[in-house]
Order: sequence, then C-alpha cells, then structure tokens
Amino acid sequence: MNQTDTPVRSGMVAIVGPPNAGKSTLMNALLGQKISIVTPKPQTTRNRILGVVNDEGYQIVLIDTPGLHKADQPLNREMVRIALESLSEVDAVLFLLDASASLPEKLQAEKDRELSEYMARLQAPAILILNKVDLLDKEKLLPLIEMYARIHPFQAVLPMSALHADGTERLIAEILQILPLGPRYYPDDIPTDATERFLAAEIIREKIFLQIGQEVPYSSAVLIESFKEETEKGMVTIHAAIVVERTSQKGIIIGKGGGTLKRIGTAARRDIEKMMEQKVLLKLWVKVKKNWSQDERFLKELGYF
Ligand SMILES: Nc1nc2c(ncn2[C@@H]2O[C@H](COP(=O)(O)OP(=O)(O)OP(=O)(O)O)[C@@H](O)[C@H]2O)c(=O)[nH]1
Ligand SMILES: [Mg+2]
Repeated sequence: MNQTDTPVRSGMVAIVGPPNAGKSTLMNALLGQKISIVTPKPQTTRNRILGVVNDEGYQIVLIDTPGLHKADQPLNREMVRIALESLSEVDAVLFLLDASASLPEKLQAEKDRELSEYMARLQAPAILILNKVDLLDKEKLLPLIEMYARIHPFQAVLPMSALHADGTERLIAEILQILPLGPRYYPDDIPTDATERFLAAEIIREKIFLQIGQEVPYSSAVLIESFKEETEKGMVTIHAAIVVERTSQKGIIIGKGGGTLKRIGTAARRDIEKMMEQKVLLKLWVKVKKNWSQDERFLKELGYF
C-alpha cells in the first residue's frame, strides 16, 4: 500500500464569512504559501479557490470563497452564490469573522441579523473563527464568543490571527475532529487545482486592488489572452488585458505617463516569476468593455456561472 491508499483524515472544508474577514489570509496561512490573493479592500476574492493541506495523517482540502454580503449586481450575486454553494458540498465549514471590526450599536444589530441568516444555512459542522485578535482588546473576546455561540451551535469558537498564523495548530486539531477517515482526494504535492493562467490573472487583479483606490478595482477584470511557456528559453510570455467598464477608468489604470499600469505590471511580474520559478515577460493593456460586470456571457468567460 503506498501513502495515497492509506486512510487518513480527509475532506473538504469551506472558508466562508463576510468580505475582508481574512478568509484568503487564513487559507494561505494553513497552506504555508500564497495561493489566494489578499488586499485590504473587501470583495477581493471572486471565485472559489482550492488549497490542499497535506500531512502524514491528513489531507484538508480548503475552499476559499468570496465574501458573503448583500448583493444586488450580477457579479456580486454570483460571488455570494459561489460562497453559499460551497456550504452544501463540504464536510466542515470555517466561518470567519473580523473580531476587531466594531460598528455603532444599530448597525451591529443589523449585521448580526444578516450573519445569523447566513449561519442558519450551515449544514456541515462549523467552527467559528474570530480573526484579527491581534487588533482586539482581550477583554472584548469573551462576550463575542458567548454571543456567537448563542446564534449557532458551533463545534468550536476559536480566536485567531490569520495574519500571524497564530492559532493554526489548534484550528487544524479541531478540523481533524470533524473529518472522516478516507483517501487523499488530491495528489499530495500539488497545493491547488487552479491553473497557473488563472493564478497569474489573480495576481494582476491583486496589484490593481493594491495600486488603485476607490471603485475602479471593482470595475476591473483580467483576461489572459496568451500564456506561452518557452521551456528552452526558460521563460514565460504572458499577454493580458485589464478590462474596465468605462473610458475614464481606463485612464485611471494607465495613470500619468503610463506610470500606474507600469507599477501594476512590475509588481505582478515579480510575483508571477516567484510562482513559476521562471523569468516572465508580462504585457498588459487596458480595454474598455461597457458594463462587463452585468454581462452574463462575459462573466462566464471569466469563470463564473
Ligand atoms: N491585523 C490583522 N489583519 C488581518 C488578519 N487577517 C487578515 N488580515 C488583513 O485583512 C485584510 C483582508 O484580508 P483577506 O484575506 O483578503 O480577507 P478576505 O476575507 O479573503 O476578503 P474578501 O476576499 O474580500 O472577502 C488584509 O489587509 C489582511 O492583511 C489578522 O489576523 N490580523
Ligand atoms: Mg479573499
């Protein structure tokens, strides 16, 4: 019997919660490497992204998801649908909240109502993670734990700091209590099923979110138009279009004298080179596609629906 046939604790675990709670940061922390993009802005993640954590006795297949929020636009509705859909196909759920986010009382009550609606949809055993405790006064933690434990029968409530990978060992121990014995569903040397092409597009999108303020990143998508690996040259050539909804947004992405686009390109190229362990030639251009985020066909092309 080789290692792949020996039963281990294994299964699928969804990471869900409101935008900006730190879901992608947690996924990367558990993987010990960066697969999902992370930015300080909410609604960064738009797809379900798989990350496989392997150890001698277990294989945890994580699914990072878009943030749960009130959505009224086609792209946003799709993001929430993707996140909720993941709940029905997993063995366990990590429900993540930013414990440091504090709102005025009335808004907090509204938010708690919204959260309890999402929590009511949890079918698999769930662990509540109160994230970003590095930003929180310790005495505020206990009331939070008690309040959320009343909303849903969580298997455990864990304070964590995903950013500092603080609390990951305890979290893994709790996950393993839930997962059944079974096979390894994925090869144990590949951390994700996402293609390098998809991950390259995500890296470019991350740099747009990091370089540009306000609304433009939400109106931006990245399409990889060609992706050529030239093994003999040890080099990858990538042509990608940054798609925006309006001409004014195109100007903002390009920036004065092309400066912003250049910064996006340089930062993205460095990260793609790290991922590919090869030299990368990255050619970016900006294209206007009016109201693409309302266009179901185009959303499909981007991997939604
Ligand atoms: N201080 C602190 N910051 C954190 C922690 N975890 C995540 N962050 C920060 O919170 C921000 C959002 O993190 P993400 O991992 O992108 O959050 P997300 O839940 O995936 O967000 P969406 O994809 O937009 O739903 C980033 O600036 C992270 O660096 C934490 O434990 N402590
Ligand atoms: Mg995310």
